[in-house]
Amino acid sequence: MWGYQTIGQVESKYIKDPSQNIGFSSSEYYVVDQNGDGKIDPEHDYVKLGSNTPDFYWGLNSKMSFKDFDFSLQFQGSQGAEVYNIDPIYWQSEFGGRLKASFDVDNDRIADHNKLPFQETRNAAGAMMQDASYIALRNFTLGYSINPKTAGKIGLASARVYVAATNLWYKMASNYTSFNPRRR
Ligand SMILES: [Ca+2]
Ligand SMILES: [Ca+2]
Repeated sequence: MWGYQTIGQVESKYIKDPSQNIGFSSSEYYVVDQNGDGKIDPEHDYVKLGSNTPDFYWGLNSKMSFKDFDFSLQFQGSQGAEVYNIDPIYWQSEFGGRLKASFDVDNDRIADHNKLPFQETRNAAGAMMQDASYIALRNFTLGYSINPKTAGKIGLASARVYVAATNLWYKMASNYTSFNPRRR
């Protein structure tokens, strides 16, 4: 995945028009002018931001038993993928570009107060990249084997009762702000 590298959000004090309540809080992002020509264009300023292919997947099963009880846990995870997470765009609700005039009077996409190039949020891909690694507890089973003597009283050779649950727990990367990355 390729896009602009972002170096921070435009401070809200430069976004001066309170009548624009949609997009007001999300503002724009400064982006890195990679080749230093004072302009921002995809041809010269895009960098590789990440890959949506994980470095590896893994799984771990474990079974334990204690007296008449048995447990089994099944973990699964994925490491090293990035996602372009658009959810924050909706949460922060942005319709980029409309506030530009408040900090870019001459409209050259260079912020007037600090001379940094910027882009609207929706184009500032770097700010949307998140680590999609996760660990999931896919399955948990707790079983209890009724001892053969008791089972025999009710006419069975053996019996085991169990409860099982699936997809109980997820651990996401700390900068990840959305739902199950596996869906993406
Ligand atoms: Ca450039
Ligand atoms: Ca300007």
